[in-house]
Order: sequence, then structure tokens, then C-alpha cells
Amino acid sequence: MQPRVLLIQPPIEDFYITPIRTYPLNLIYLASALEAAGIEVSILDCLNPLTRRTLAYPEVFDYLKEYYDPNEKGPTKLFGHYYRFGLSDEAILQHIETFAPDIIGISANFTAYFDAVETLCQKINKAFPSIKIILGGYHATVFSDAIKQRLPFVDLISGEGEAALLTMLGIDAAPFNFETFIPDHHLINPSLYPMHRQNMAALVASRGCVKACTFCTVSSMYGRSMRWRTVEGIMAEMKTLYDTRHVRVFDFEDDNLSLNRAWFMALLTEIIATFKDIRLYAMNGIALETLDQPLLELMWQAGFRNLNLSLVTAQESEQTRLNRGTNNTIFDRVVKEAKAIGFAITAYFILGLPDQTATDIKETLSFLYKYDILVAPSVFYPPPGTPLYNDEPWIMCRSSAFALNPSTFPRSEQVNIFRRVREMNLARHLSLPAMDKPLYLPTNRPEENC
Ligand code: B12
Repeated sequence: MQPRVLLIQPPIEDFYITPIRTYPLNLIYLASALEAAGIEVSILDCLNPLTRRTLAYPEVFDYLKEYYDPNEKGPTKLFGHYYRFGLSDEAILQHIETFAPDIIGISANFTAYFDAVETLCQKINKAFPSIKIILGGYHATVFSDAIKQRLPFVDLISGEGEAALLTMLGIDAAPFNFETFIPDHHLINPSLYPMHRQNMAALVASRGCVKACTFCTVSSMYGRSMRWRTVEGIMAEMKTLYDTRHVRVFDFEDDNLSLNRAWFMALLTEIIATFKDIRLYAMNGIALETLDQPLLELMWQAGFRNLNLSLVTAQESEQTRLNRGTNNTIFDRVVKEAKAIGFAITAYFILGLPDQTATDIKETLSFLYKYDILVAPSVFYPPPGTPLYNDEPWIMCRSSAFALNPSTFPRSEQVNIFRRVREMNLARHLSLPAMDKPLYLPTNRPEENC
């Protein structure tokens, strides 16, 4: 008999969350691969609909109390309380009892949030010792040995999950081929993921990234090469979402969506020919050096209106050291071309990189503030699986921790700059003409370009 499988997007605990980007695409891929092999699957997305509960301030974050004051009011307020976002463990156990799965797969993507996953696993194992628990995702991949020691009763999958999960379940399925596979989103309720009061769906058109930015974990999952889906397959996925699930907003979560120019142009051309009333996003960002005027024109026609551009730093020596493969001249050209077409632009820089100083940041900011764009700080977090990770405690691998506090660029200065940039953006956002307004104020959410 085939097993019943429950896939869980777990709750997270932090000072904030970015609700518009919690679409459980990883579980949709896994569920679709299992269903294609005839297995009964259900998805429990603990983050949608979103609930939150205030938690006691964790002791480990006591040093943040001077910056994150729950009583502070007003639009420039930083963070306040520490929250549990998502279902309680009790509600999850209740759901497990009702669905009665044989196997539970839990996403352990985030190193910083593993505490909540660990506790959940212990409770599931206690209440339902016969259910097999499988963990996968970035954290499970990079720290599999350490997790195995802490949770000897769980099984771990490293790397991409589809084929590995089928193999672990003893299912002899045709090999999973990302390029031709079309994920089916039917297991989630599309109206739980709205944007612009429309149904939104996330998708990926490619996997991996050829860039080697030293702060990015993506290669630990996907290596340093890229794979692209067929344009027909992506169009079939989008059409089904449009026709049967009334999706009108599509967010590509690719890591380098526009690198393969001919393929991306073919995709955009098909989208233009097929849809007239959709909005497109690449919220995870789009690589500057791949963009030029003809490509931007096509993106606009296809339904893109906002661009998230990651400059990281305006110091050219740092761009080289971090392997960015881009520079200020390219940024200047792209911003001018994109503004001339009408795009609203948010440019990201990383605040608090190792060896950075406040002077470096001021240089970056004075470069970025020359343009009529929003400027967003991505607060540096130790990135597991990269050379910039130095055995920091797992819980610190999040932006809101302001984990690094070097004497050359103390945390207090980093927070100060973070706050100042938010104030500037608020002023700019309010003064932008309505058409140019982005949908959200990115500086409230330092993780957007994670
Ligand atoms: C979308 C996204 C988000 C969304 C949330 C997504 C979600 N549903 O939870 C948002 C924007 C909220 C987000 C936030 C953060 N993110 Co983020 N995010 C991503 C991003 C860009 C795409 C994820 C995605 O949907 N991919 C598409 C799916 C299909 O692929 P996948 O997730 O890799 O899943 C495959 C495998 O991982 C595996 N797998 C995954 N889950 C499971 C479960 C099981 C059971 C199995 C068997 C396998 C398996 O199989 C899947 C299919 O092959 C990734 C980078 C990336 N390319 O993956 C970073 C990434 C996951 N984020 C990362 C981080 C660190 C964060 C932050 C914690 C950073 C911060 N600023 O503090 C914040 C959290 C802030 C907050 N409080 O909300 C890191 C994780 C590294 C780590 N070890 O912690 C990544 C890898 C970014 C990076 N470049 O390094 N993120």
C-alpha cells in the first residue's frame, strides 16, 4: 500500500515576517512529484492564513532591546515584539491526528528558525512515534550531521528533494526532470496568497545561479550551474494557474532569471502573446548585468513594473572581492534605461558585511541617492554553507539579529543607518507619483532580497 504523506511549511519565530513571499513552492514541487507517482499528499502551510502570537523576548536577543522597543510608535519604528508566526504546535498535532499520515516531510530551509522545527519534530515523535519524519531544505542540507545528532529519529534529505524523497519512500518512479516537470499548485488555496487583491502564485523558471557571490547559500543546494525549464512547460503552468485558479500576479523566485537572454526573451514573448492582464515580479531580484533596453522593454510589455536590483555595495573593490560580476557603470546604465521606460526601482545594498565600515556605507548611499529610486538595506546575516559563515550560533543567521558587532562598525551604527535609510525611503515613497509607488515599502523588510 502507498503511504500517505503530509508536507509541512513550519512556523517561524522572529521580530517580523514577509507575508507576501511565503508561498510554499518547495512543498508544491515535492507534492507534485509524489502525486505523479500516485501517492496521496497533503500540504499544511502553517504560515497561511497567517496568525501570530507574541513570545517572550529570547534571552539570546537581549542585546537588541535597546534598538527594538515594543512601545515605540510611528512610521519609522523598527521592530518591537518577538513573535511566533504560524500555527501552534498543538494545532499542528491536531491536524496530523486528523490526516493520519504515514510520513511527514518538514521544510528546514532556514538555519535561524531551526529551533521551532526541532521542537515540532520532538513533539510529533512523542505523540506519533510510528510516523516517519523527513527533513529537507537548505539547513537540512548544510547541517545534516549536526541535525542527525540532535534528532536521531528523523531522516534527512540533502539537496533537491523530488527524486530523493521518492527514492527514500522506495518508489521506483521515472527520474525527476526539472526542465520538463510542470508543478501542480492544486493542493493550496490560491486565495490565501493575495497581492493587489488578486490571487498570486510563485514559480521558478530556472534553478541555480552561475554567479559566485560569497554571501549566497544557493550553490549549496543547486551547485554552480543552471538549468532552465522549457518555455512550453512554464506557459502551461501559468495558463493553468490563470484559467483554473484565477491567478493574475506571478512572482518568479529564480536566482538568475535573465541570465539566458535568448530563452528569457522567448519566454517573455510567449507571455506577451498569451496574457493581457497580469503583473509579473522577480522579487528575489534580477541580475543587473543581464539587462539592457530591449530586454527591459519586453519585460515591461509582459507585465513587469517593478525591478529589485541588487547592487550590494557601490565600492568597486568590494564588488570584485565579493565576486559580484557587476559594477556602478552597469547600474547607472540600467537604472537610466529602466526609469525611461517607467519602472519603479528598488536597489538593495548589504549593511554590515564583514570588514565594512560606516564610511563604506555612506559611499554606497551617496551613490544610490543620486537616483530617483528606493534604497533598501539587506542586513547581513552569517550565511551557512559559504566562506562568510564562521560557526555563528544557528539562531543568529537572520537579519534582525544584527549578528556582527565589530569595533570598526559597531552594531549601534549599523542600526542607526538602517533607521535613517527607512526614514529616507518613507519620505521618498510618500513623494513619489502614485504610478511609481511600489507595492510595499521594502525598507520595512530587510530580507526581501534574501
Ligand atoms: C522565497 C524565499 C524566501 C521567502 C520565504 C519562502 C518560504 N516559503 O518560506 C522570504 C522572502 C520570506 C524569505 C525570507 C528569508 N530568507 Co529566504 N529565500 C527564498 C528563496 C529566494 C527562494 C525559496 C524558494 O521558494 N525556492 C524554490 C523552491 C522550489 O526551492 P527550494 O526552496 O530550494 O526547495 C527545494 C529544496 O530546498 C528541497 N526542500 C525544501 N524543503 C524541503 C522539505 C523536504 C521535506 C524535503 C525532502 C526537501 C525540501 O527540495 C525542494 C525541491 O527541490 C531562497 C533562495 C533559493 N533559491 O532557494 C532563499 C533562502 C531560502 N532564504 C534564506 C534566508 C536566510 C532567509 C532569511 C532568514 C534571511 C533574513 N533576512 O533574515 C529570511 C527570513 C526573514 C523572515 N523573517 O521572514 C537562505 C537560507 C539559508 C539558510 N541556511 O538559512 C536562502 C537559501 C537564500 C540565500 N541566497 O542564501 N526567503
